[in-house]
Amino acid sequence: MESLLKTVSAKVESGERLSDAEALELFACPDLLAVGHLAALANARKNGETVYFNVNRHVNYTNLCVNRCTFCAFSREAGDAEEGYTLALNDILAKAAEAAAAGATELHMVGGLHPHLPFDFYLEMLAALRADSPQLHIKAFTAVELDYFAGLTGQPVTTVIDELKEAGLGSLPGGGAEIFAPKVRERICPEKISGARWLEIHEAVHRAGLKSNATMLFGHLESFADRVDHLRQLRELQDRTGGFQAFIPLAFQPDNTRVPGAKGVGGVDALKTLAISRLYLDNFRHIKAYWVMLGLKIAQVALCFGVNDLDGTVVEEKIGHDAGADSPQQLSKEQLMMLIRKAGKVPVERDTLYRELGRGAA
Ligand code: V47
Ligand code: SF4
Repeated sequence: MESLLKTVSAKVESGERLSDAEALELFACPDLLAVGHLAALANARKNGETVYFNVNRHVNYTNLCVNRCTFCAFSREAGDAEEGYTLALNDILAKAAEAAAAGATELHMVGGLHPHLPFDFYLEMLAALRADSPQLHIKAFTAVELDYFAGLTGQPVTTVIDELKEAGLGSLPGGGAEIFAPKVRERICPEKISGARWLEIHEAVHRAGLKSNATMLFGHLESFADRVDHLRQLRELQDRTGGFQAFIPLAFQPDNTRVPGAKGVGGVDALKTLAISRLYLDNFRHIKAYWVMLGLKIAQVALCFGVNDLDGTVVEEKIGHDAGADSPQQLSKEQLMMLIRKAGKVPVERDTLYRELGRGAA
């Protein structure tokens, strides 16, 4: 174990890439603090003491979904009159206007694969948002939704991307990646697009000139080798396009889900996974601790384990909370800055594309 840590330390020092075998060995390494220390060094070389956050709002336009992923407590079947919902365009615009008035710079919009809404609904939604709240960057639609829109319209996904971009789409969030390993995917999201298709769509998004994020859902049925395989495929795509901004490991929340035997993620596993992600993904600038799924305390400690982004104010979160996340629904800008400062770091508000909007006092 000592020789592994020495090798990784030398590689961090020289900027050399970690191998898959080394990443896998790190998952088995019991010395969490040593792994975290190395990740913190790797992060300091890229980002210094800066920790980014943004002022944003999530809007989930519908929870109706034709897929029934077993890890998802958010979605409802078509025809669920009691718990299914679809927001009207006016409600979406009102939420956006409220967010803009509160100083938000980003709308994060994703939803289920709605059984009936036409593709035009999404184009109209983007155009109306752009007209109403032009100051908001719209980060919307997972690769899973883009594939669904391509199916709905009979068009190639590249055309779908061009039309969404033309209507006002600013970038793509990282959801829907889950874990790429087909054997696990079969059990947690059998109807979802494959990992290969997810990667192909993000590559097309990057080629269209838009940035995106990448996620990994962990802590369910996957092995450590599956996690390393997932990271490897992301690193390879990033080598080709450079279009990913942040990597976001999503800690699985088990309540109200149908994943047999899954218990959720402990703090040690969460911190180690974030740290190894920082060490392995040398071509990603940002590693994000999504506080909604991690809880505030682990997300804050993660800032000493290689993480340099805390995500945003969020305001209205459904996906994690429907699955039992015990974090708050929203944080104020001041709370985010305080969390960062109390970890000994420098809070910096950013926009979606990581342009700095302000350093300094809250
Ligand atoms: O795609 C669903 C995941 C994702 C559960 O790009 C679950 O900036 C944990 O992708 N437990 C949506 N996770 C969230 C997401 C995201 C969040 C914040 C920022 C960004 C970004 C992206 O949530 C889904 C799925 O992978 N998810 N159910 C669950 N029970
Ligand atoms: Fe539908 Fe997405 Fe939930 Fe899967 S994770 S059931 S695709 S909303």
